[in-house]
Parts: sequence; structure tokens; C-alpha cells
Amino acid sequence: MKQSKWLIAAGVAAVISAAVWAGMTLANDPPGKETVQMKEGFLQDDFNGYQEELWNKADGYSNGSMFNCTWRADNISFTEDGLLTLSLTSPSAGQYDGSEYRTAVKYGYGRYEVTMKPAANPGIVSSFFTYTGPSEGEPWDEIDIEFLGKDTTKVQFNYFTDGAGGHEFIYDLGFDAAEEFHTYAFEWKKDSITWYVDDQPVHTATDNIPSVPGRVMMNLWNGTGVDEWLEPYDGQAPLYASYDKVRFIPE
Ligand SMILES: [Ca+2]
Repeated sequence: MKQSKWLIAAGVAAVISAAVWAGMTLANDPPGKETVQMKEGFLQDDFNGYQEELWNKADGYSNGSMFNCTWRADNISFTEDGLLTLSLTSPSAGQYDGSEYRTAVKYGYGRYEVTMKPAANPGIVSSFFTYTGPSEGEPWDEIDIEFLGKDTTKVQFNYFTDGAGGHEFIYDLGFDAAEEFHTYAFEWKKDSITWYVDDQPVHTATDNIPSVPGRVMMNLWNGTGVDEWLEPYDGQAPLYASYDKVRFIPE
């Protein structure tokens, strides 16, 4: 079901992209100008609203495992000043209500950037990552920027290659990411991944690098059974993660 929806969305995106892209430049658009960009392989969204041709909202299901929430499309919203807000709220039924936003199409090697402000609270994660996996009939390849709400003065980088993880790296930011917007990025190449904080390279991995294009994704969720990693979630809600813009520039 989802697969066919995604294929349709990809087709629509491909048709729209030629028209949207024509005559536009990628970088440094002045305020007020349309800042959604689509061209084969490129992505730019300043989050001035929901661009249905670019993104899907997860809705009405849970990832299970360590995710102790149900994704709710209603928990994805936009502010008048151009911020995407992901919310974690009290349960409307059963589990807490989380939020996950993902691109309609997949992207491969290149530079992924996000300007964001994570939520701060024990037991939760705010994220920006690329993902594909068995749910799409592909190997599990993933590259992560994850803020553990228990301590937002640090960020965790990680990646999975055909399901093999264990590459967690905690970087001490020197500031509290939940206090103000900063830009985080990673450059994914065939033989390396380098993560950036405010344009400064801070970590590089070269071992068993993933190779399968994935969707660009963001989510806000609370964990279960992973208290050693996230600390217990105390039920504090609502919580919000804010995203100002994202960009992908292919290699
Ligand atoms: Ca924005």
C-alpha cells in the first residue's frame, strides 16, 4: 500500500520538478521568494508550508521496537515564520503521539543539511537522517544526526550499512542545541561520511559506508526499553522540535 503511494508520489514529483525548477537558483534565495526547490537529485525546502509533492507525513502507525509512540500527521505543522514543527503529545489512543516527516523520493551521495532546534527532555529523540530498509524491499542503510533529549549540549552521529550499526559517536557541541538554531550536515561519499556543525567538520567515518539511496527523514519520538541510551521518558508533553530548512546537494 505505502509502496504504491510512494511510487505515485515519485512520479508526480518528477513531473512537477521540471516546471518548478525552471529559472530558479539553488542557494541564497532572498526572504519571501519561493524557496522550495526540486530538480532531479536536489532538495531544498525552507518550510514555509507543506509541500505535498516533496514530503509525506507518517500517520496512524508505530515503528514498534524502541519507538513508544504512534506517528500522527496532525503533529506536523508549520509556523507563519517558516518553521516546521514536529510534536510529541499525550496519547490520543494507546501510545504517545509522535511525528515523522519524510521525502517522497530518495537521495544518494552528496551533502545533507538541516537548520534545527531539538526538543529537550529525558527519554526522547529529535532527528535528521537518511533511511531505506526492508520495509522498502532494500537493505537497511541509514545515516543519522540524533539529539538525545536528555542532554542537548551533545549530538549523536551514527550510520547503518545493510543493518550493521555500532558506529555511534557523541559530539560535544559546546552549546545547547535546544536553545537556538544551528546548522548540522553530513557529506555522504562512496568511502566516507563527514558530519558538520555550523559548517565545521567534526567527525569522519570511513568503515563500511552505506551505499543505497534513502529518504530524507526527521522525527520526534519517545523510547521504550532503551533507558540506558535515552533515560526514561517521564511523560512530559507536549514537546516540540523545530526545523527551519533542509537542503540536499548531490555529489
Ligand atoms: Ca524556514
